[in-house]
Amino acid sequence: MDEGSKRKLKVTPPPGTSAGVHAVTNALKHVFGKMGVVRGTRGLLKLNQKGGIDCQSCAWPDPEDRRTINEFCENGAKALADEGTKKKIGAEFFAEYRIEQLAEQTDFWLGQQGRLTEPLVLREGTEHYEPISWEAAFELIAHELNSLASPDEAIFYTSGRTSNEAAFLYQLFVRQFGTNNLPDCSNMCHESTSVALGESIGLGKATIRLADFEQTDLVIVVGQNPGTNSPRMLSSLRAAKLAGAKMIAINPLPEVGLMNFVDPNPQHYGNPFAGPFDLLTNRATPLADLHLPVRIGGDMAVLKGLMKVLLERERAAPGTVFDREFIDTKTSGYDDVISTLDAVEWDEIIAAAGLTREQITEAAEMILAAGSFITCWAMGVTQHTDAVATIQDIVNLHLLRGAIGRPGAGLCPVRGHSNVQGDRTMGIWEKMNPVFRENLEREFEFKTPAEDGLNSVESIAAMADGRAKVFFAMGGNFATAAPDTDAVAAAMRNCDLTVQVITKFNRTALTPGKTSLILPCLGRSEKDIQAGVEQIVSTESTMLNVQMSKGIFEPASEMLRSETWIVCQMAKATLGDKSTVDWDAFAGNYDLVRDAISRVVPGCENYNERVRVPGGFYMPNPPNHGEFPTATGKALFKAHPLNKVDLPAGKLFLTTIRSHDQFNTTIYGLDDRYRGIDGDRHVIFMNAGNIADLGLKAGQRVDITSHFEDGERHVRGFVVVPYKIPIDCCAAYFPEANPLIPLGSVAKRSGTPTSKCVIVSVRPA
Ligand SMILES: Nc1nc2c(c(=O)[nH]1)N[C@H]1C(S)=C(S)[C@@H](COP(=O)(O)OP(=O)(O)OC[C@H]3O[C@@H](n4cnc5c(=O)[nH]c(N)nc54)[C@H](O)[C@@H]3O)O[C@H]1N2
Ligand SMILES: Nc1nc2c(c(=O)[nH]1)N[C@H]1C(S)=C(S)[C@@H](COP(=O)(O)OP(=O)(O)OC[C@H]3O[C@@H](n4cnc5c(=O)[nH]c(N)nc54)[C@H](O)[C@@H]3O)O[C@H]1N2
Ligand SMILES: [Mo]
Repeated sequence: MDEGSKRKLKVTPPPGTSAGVHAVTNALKHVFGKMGVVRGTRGLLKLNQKGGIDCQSCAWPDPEDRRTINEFCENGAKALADEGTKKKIGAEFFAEYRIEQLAEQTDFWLGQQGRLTEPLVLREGTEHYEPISWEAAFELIAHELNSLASPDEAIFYTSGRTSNEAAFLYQLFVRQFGTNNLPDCSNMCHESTSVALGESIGLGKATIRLADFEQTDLVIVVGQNPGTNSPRMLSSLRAAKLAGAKMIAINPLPEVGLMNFVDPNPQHYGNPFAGPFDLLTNRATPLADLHLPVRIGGDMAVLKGLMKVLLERERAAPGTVFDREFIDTKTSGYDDVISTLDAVEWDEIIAAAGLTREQITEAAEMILAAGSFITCWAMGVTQHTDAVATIQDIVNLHLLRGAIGRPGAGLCPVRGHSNVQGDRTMGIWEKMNPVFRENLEREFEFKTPAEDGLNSVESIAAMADGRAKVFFAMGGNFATAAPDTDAVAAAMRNCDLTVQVITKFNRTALTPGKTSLILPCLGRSEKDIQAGVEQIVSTESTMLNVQMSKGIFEPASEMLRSETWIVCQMAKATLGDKSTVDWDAFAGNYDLVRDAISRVVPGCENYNERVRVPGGFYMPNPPNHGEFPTATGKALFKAHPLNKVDLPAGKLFLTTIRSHDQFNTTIYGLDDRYRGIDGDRHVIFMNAGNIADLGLKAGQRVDITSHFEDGERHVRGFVVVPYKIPIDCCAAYFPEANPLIPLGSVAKRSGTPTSKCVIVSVRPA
């Protein structure tokens, strides 16, 4: 039953272009294969349409006006197919397999089994999940929660697919229960962005809108692989290029999606009647004009180098490079940043960046030639020890040029999960925004817990040492997504109760507490009917656009319930008369939830009305028009010294990356087409020089050991693949490499695991 024994790795040179006809055929293969042609086509035609289904894959926004009938990408189609699959698993499946047998399977196999169809429980001392009624499940949860010595002994995790409505009620329940223990996937994702931007510009989100791409002179993409992880962004990059913009890619890997792009949506070429296969005639658009193959963790050095060149030019011709008026009227802290630039030497920059001074100067010349520029970034920047400081250097670079809050200029952190940003806006956070707190207390007449709660990494430590006894997850696959896989599994096994609200079976259900519950929920593409009325939900994109989403398919099983309903039932069972909330009313009519949101969440006034306008509305974004809601009303230059991560002799920097055939821990297939890898995910991409130095050979199996102050961690039997990656750098896939990531290695001030920079050694298996 394990496809692992049949694993056959096939390595081919990466292709020259991304998307194109393969993207279309692959999308259709997944959708038609899993959903059937009729249902599949219906689903695709509703994806990202106004009033349709908000795509479950990434958080990239939809065009405001020119939406075509193919407003989806290959990986969005795979996400739809994964949720809409006709395959199902229920009582018989779990009666057949013991949990140890299931634990031996790969994540790919687990995901292939299909949708969960009924609530399940794994009771203490038993080996099989078995059916349980919804009522009994809620009683069990209520009993465990109410038996705790303190509400802080429970942890309530959230992944990023949960709708605004469910997220709002979930955090309300958790805070009425009495804790702020609301870790979420953001803690492992863009938390560094939220901290950095919150401090520097007063808002932890993007400052631009989609249309800015057509008005910019330059796009810089740092530590992001849009061709795989936000493929519709390639259409924006293409539009920018066709309008004359230049592009710089800063990435240790020459990701194909950053280099050339064939738009798989022929309607973007102005022919509204074109079908997908007209694509054969479409030509590739070259994207990056300059690729800087930065050393892993060298981004801060690159940014300092870029600013140093600008400073030299400004000093040579004062007033011609920096936007003096902007700096004087809109910012503070300029002098401190200039001092840090003077303090850092070129030798240090070159060593840390792994680039030449000429390469950095060439990029700086492109910034000098650009009247406006946009910087985009993702996990290659956020998951490092100095991620917050690095992002603040991105802001510093923009502030020097006044390149924020005007057309074609600004910051574009690209968020991952389709509603991770909305969940945070709705209050999913282990901390509380003071205005949100005051509004929530007033609306629901209760006192919120005063203390901050635990983030994702702190939650693992609390479960490990017994401070936390119940782990509840609204979506996600915590045990596999978190760092230090073995440590997190042990921590979860230490709990009295673990609960997951999920659509698909996953490994977290295989690292159960003494008792474990699986509560199967509706996916976003499915109809959500409450009290006889079809409900809508809403989400927020990475560019602050809030839209409605409405499912169209019959649910995979009549036993499935919506996340919103599940939260309300759990709250009723747990809080009983103690709650000031009418949970039944909320569960029966999501308009009432939105009415409450409109009174609690600043910027969501008239929520019901505005979310129903085709295309939705935008959350307030003061930096978008040059206003900075910081304490002083100014954007802050933030000065940080350059900290180079030292590499001990004989060791390598390891980064962990996503393949083209996965969504986080959901593995769609084994084909990482854009990197020429097929059939096996246990590979390590290495520089040919390091392979030779270590006496290894291409195709050889190796063991990888990570080194951290608290000891060593290992994974075994990975295949060496020579790749164009800087010397002393290597890469492996997330989540297969997660056992290597030390729990204690987190970004300063954001607590994000340093999944993009692990010090490792490699030796023959
Ligand atoms: N299809 C699909 N879509 C997704 C996801 C998915 O798994 N599949 N995941 C979603 C989620 S939750 C997120 S957060 C996003 C993630 O989207 P990305 O951030 O694009 O995803 P990653 O694969 O983690 O890779 C980041 C890129 O950073 C580069 N990199 C690694 N280390 C460094 C470094 O030190 N410096 C620099 N400059 N670059 C580096 C890698 O080579 C890679 O190209 O995508 C979202 N969308
Ligand atoms: N080494 C390494 N580790 C990483 C990263 C990395 O780059 N490298 N990236 C980190 C990042 S950016 C993130 S965001 C996290 C992701 O962490 P998570 O969000 O916890 O993980 P996912 O794999 O996205 O969760 C997938 C599960 O969600 C459930 N699901 C799918 N749709 C729905 C739905 O509509 N509702 C509900 N309730 N459940 C649903 C399915 O059962 C599926 O098994 O991982 C982090 N971990
Ligand atoms: Mo993410």
